[in-house]
Formats: sequence, C-alpha cells, structure tokens
Amino acid sequence: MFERPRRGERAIIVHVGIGRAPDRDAREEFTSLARAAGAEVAGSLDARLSRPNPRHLVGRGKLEAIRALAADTDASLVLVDHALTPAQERNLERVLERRVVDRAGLILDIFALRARSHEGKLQVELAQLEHLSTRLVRGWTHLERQKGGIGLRGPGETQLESDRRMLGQRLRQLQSRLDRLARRRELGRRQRRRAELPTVSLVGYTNAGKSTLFNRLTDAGVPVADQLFATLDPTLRRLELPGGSGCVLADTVGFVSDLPHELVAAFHSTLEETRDARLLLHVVDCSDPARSERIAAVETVLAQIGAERLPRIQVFNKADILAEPARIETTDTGMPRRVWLSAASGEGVDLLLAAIAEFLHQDRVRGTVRLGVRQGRLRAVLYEQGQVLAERTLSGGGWELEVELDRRGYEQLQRREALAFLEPAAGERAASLI
Ligand SMILES: Nc1nc2c(ncn2[C@@H]2O[C@H](COP(=O)(O)OP(=O)(O)OP(=O)(O)O)[C@@H](O)[C@H]2O)c(=O)[nH]1
Ligand SMILES: [Mg+2]
Repeated sequence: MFERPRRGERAIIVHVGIGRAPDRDAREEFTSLARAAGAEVAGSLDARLSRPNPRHLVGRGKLEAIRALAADTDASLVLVDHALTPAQERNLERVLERRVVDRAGLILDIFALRARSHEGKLQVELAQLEHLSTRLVRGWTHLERQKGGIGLRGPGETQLESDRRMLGQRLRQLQSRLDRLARRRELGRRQRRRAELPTVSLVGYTNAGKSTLFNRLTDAGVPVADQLFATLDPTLRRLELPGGSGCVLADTVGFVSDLPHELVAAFHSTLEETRDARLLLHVVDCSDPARSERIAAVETVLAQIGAERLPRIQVFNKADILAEPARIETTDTGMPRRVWLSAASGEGVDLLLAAIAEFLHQDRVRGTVRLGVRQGRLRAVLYEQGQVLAERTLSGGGWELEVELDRRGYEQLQRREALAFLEPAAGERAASLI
C-alpha cells in the first residue's frame, strides 16, 4: 500500500540543531537509521537554526543549499533529523521536488522493513496509517493509490473524501484485529501468572545487545545484528536460575530517542509484555559515548508505557570493549543494581543470573506442606513452580515437602488449593525466635 524507499535509494540527510550545531552522536545515529531503512546516504548537511521556520523548518538560504546538494548527488529522498509538521513536509516536498521524510517517518519505515510476525506487521501498518492520517490533507501524494478498487469510491465523492473513508475503515479493521491478538497475548500472560512464573523483561536502546544476551542466557537463537531494530517481535523463553527456580525471559523491541508516539501506541500489546514484568533488565551498551542520553531515552519510553515503577537491574553490556572487568554493583541495602558483563564473550553472565535469582528470591517463602495421596497434581504444581528442598513419603501415603516458592504463587495456592504451610513444631518455633 505504501511507496517504500527502495533499497539503495539515494538520500541526503539534513542534520538539524536548534540553537546549536547538531551533535556528533545524534548525527551518527540518524545516519545509522537511514542505512537501517535501506537508504544509500549520498550526502549530508547541517542546519543550525535559531528556531524552526513554520513553513519549511529551515530558512530560505538553507533550503537552496539542500536543493543544490540533492541535485548534485542525484538523491531522490531527503531525510530530515527533526520532527516535521504535515505542512512543513508538504512544503518542503514541493520546493525540493523530492520525497521528504522526517525522523518519525524514517523509524516507521525501518519497522515496516523489519516486521516479520503477523502482529508486528499489523502494528506497523496501524502506526503508519495513524502517522499518515494527519498528513492526509490534499490527497495521498505519497501513496501508490489503489485505483478503481470495487466499493472504494462512492459517486460524487472527492478523492480526498474517499481516501479518508478508506483510511478510517482500514484503521478500524487493523485495530480490531490487533485487539483480538492482544487478548490472546493477555491470556498467555495470565497463564504464566497462574503458573507463577515471574517474567523478566530485557529492555534497552536498540543495538545495546539485548538479543545477544537473550541468546546467551537461553540458547534461543534469536537473530542478532549490528543494525538498529533487529528485533521487533517479542520472544519468550524459560530461564533456569541458580538454586533451581525459574522465570520467563522476554526479549523485545529496542527503544530509540523520540520513538514516534504512533509506534508506541501501536506496539502497546507488545510493550505490555514489558509492563507486566516482575523485573526489568535494562541493557546498556556501556561503550556508547552517548550512554547516559541513551539510558535517559529508555527511561522516557518506559514512562510512556507505564513501566517506570518496575524494579530494574542495569546491565552494562559490551564491557569487553572498555576492557572493564565483569562485576556486580549493589545498592546500600545490598541488592544488585548493576552488572557489568559481556554478552558476546559470556563473561559476567553468571553474575547476572545470580543477581536475577537474588532479586526474585527476595519475595519467596519457605515452609513444609503435607499432601494426601490424592494430591499428586498439586505436588506436580509445587515441583513446577517452586523449589522442592526436601521430600518425605508418609507412611500412610502422601508426602511431606519442604518447598520454597514465590510469595504470590503461595498465596494463590492457598486460595485455590487450600495449601498451607505446617505450623513449625513448638521446638522449632522457639529456635527460630532466638
Ligand atoms: N563487543 C561486543 N559486542 C556485542 C556484545 N553484545 C552484543 N554485541 C553486538 O552488538 C550488536 C547488537 O546486538 P543485538 O543483540 O542484536 O542488540 P539488540 O539490543 O537486540 O538490538 P535491537 O534488537 O536492534 O534492539 C551486534 O553486532 C552484537 O554482536 C558484547 O558484549 N560485546
Ligand atoms: Mg534484538
């Protein structure tokens, strides 16, 4: 439905700085984004503006320079590292006689290229259409129009009206399909909650090494690439932790600064996987010169999706590049706060596993339960969810188990299965009071 930038399409980049020169990291990142979208970067120039011009973003002189560069380099696309209003985008296209794409448009485009799963594709299309709908003022000049589709155009309707109507229909259709998928996803999450497997979710800036770490921890074989937004679809795997407990580890889409809000909205159900997690592992490329800006950008997106309050452990990945030793940093109360490691070499990954286990164990309860012969199923549940420390077969049939499990899991089993820890014997209680 869309006219995508073709692979290898020649583009020039306009780096924009408001009140100052565009900074080097932002420039590098935008160039990587352009390449990730498949563009061949034929040239670039800086635009330092005291304030954005409402008509063309840049002033007359700069506009002329952009046009000249585009002509010299034979570029058919102009990528602008700044948000453009629909009017600015249109005005620029008119003057430059080329397609103009802003930062949000570029990111949407990369997502469109990368989307693999059914849900991912629907989410991207929804985001793109939302993005477009604000730009649909004077016909779909950017779109390859599907001419003459049956039932697409009513008599007497202008092109714009029928386009709007079509867009509205498609948006509603996408939304309802996504809602259905979201419900299925929610069901999966509820099942996991019932099984009381805590979800630990990897979050972080794109290219920080989340998938590399995920593979290292789970042998999942998720594709890893030195490119932005290699991962779009969440992958979940069970992860065994030291001490015999387990959790579900989630690898998901990476973040970037100024992630288009249409994308955040469209990827709502994917991101919910993150919001529902018990613990976030915030993966940071510690060798990135813009490390602290990246961390802040991730925090911003986490706040956007309502995950800002979730506990997290920072993972300073790629420690090998800085030749930093693998280690754990803890808070004043002794909880793991940051782990330096290398997902690529595997050094320090054991420290992270220990940190996750320690974190999740905080909220664990331990006790002894007695099960009757008919409670074999409950016994299996305890083996699945918890850690069985000791088991004794009772002479009259049934079992006595010493188990440790997640507090929420225990409370649920208390409610559903009337499971209860035995009161410690008088002697033991006295002992534990000492
Ligand atoms: N030197 C070094 N490189 C690493 C390390 N971990 C990951 N990388 C590299 O960093 C790049 C990005 O890795 P990914 O695992 O795809 O990153 P990601 O965070 O999943 O990225 P997106 O899915 O795009 O958000 C790849 O080229 C990896 O090989 C590490 O510990 N050390
Ligand atoms: Mg990834």
